[in-house]
Amino acid sequence: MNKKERVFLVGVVWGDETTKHFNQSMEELYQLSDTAGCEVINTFSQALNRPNTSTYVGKGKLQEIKHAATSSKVNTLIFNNNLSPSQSRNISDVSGCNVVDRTEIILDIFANHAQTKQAKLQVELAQLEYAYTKLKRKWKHLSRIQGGIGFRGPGETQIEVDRREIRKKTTILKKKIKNIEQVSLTKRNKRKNITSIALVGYTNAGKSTLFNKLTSENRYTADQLFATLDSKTRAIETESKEKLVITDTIGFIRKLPHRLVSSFHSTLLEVLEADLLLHVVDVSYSNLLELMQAVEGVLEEIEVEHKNIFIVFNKTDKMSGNHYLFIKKKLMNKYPDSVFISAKTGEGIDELHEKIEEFVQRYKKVITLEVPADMQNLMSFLHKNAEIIESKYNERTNLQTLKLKISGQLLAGIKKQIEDYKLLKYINKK
Ligand SMILES: Nc1nc2c(ncn2[C@@H]2O[C@H](COP(=O)(O)OP(=O)(O)OP(=O)(O)O)[C@@H](O)[C@H]2O)c(=O)[nH]1
Ligand SMILES: [Mg+2]
Repeated sequence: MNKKERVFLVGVVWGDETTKHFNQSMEELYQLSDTAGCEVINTFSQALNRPNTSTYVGKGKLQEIKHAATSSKVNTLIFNNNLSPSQSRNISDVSGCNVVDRTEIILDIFANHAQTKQAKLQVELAQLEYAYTKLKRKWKHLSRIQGGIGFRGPGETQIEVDRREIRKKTTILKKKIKNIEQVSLTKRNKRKNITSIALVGYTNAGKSTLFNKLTSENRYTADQLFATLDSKTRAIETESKEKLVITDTIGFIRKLPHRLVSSFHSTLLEVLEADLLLHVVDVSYSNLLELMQAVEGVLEEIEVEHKNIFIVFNKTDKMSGNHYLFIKKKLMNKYPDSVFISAKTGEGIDELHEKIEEFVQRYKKVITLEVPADMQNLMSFLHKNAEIIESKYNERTNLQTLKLKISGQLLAGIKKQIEDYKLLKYINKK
């Protein structure tokens, strides 16, 4: 590995943000920088009424940073916020340093972690979209910056091209991504008759660890932000032999720009179409409600209006004593549909399995059956127990086509007949 890039972190606390909250977000920036392979030499914070419109921090603070950077041989500043093109340019002009904002550091990690073709294309798209908004700045800087943090990855070759070229390239990328989406759509269609679960949550919450636990897989997990960039789906079976598919996916983070979220749209399709979401939360994190809100915010952005979400409070092994009991009680009151687990030790996993099983049984699927009209017992059972959405009789075939909504439990009761007589035509997704 190359020598680590020496960096300073810079943040401004302003408005109604509390010091505690600010410190946590700076700590997160530290983790992001660490994950991106930087060595954080020092941190600079400033309290302002609002950030300076031209230099983000105050002029005096920027001078202080400049001198410190010179004496510590630091030439990259990482900001805890997204900067406007002119802010980046001004800060860089005054300090003589390479300026990286929050989104750029995230994109840098994405570029390093992308494994699949789809993830790589999506990162490239996100980088281009972001470069587009920052074009003026990049132009001014390119002569001075050679690679380095915030400028790695497939997007860098495109930075010099003009807006029109970027738009052209973006269109091509979107097309390529669409093609891959088409392939995964076919795969998803094949799985339509199976109840699907997706793991969502803040980055580092333990989604992949839980995925491994539930599927006996060996998916990459790490104490890193954004260890997972591409989604992965596996089939599992519940105790009652009900088949399910479960998907592990990319983590969410605060202050993620809308454009970035939309670049990962195809990864998130699995989330959009899942019947049940398990929202994995690191219960040991002191400000977990805020992280939960950030996740809910992203879910809203991608328009997942899911009613079926269970909260899975993970990492209970890190908690103990009265403090934990107090927190647990509070969370249980607030989120009655939640489970407390440790994906690491396996504590609470049985309870999670039970909850999933209960969901599968309770969950109403919309299916279309073709029932021979003379199977009268089954017909009256369906009329009595299921909600019939559509019913059509075909005289020629003597088949009654029924589109109906039925719970997993009732479906299990007539499963044998359905299979023996091949009655099932489709499982309709919402
Ligand atoms: N103590 C403890 N650590 C855990 C538990 N679950 C996960 N971890 C650790 O938390 C870190 C993150 O776990 P991952 O499973 O990679 O988290 P993730 O949510 O998939 O993270 P991203 O893919 O980066 O979004 C790893 O170091 C895990 O070993 C748990 O139950 N207890
Ligand atoms: Mg992961």
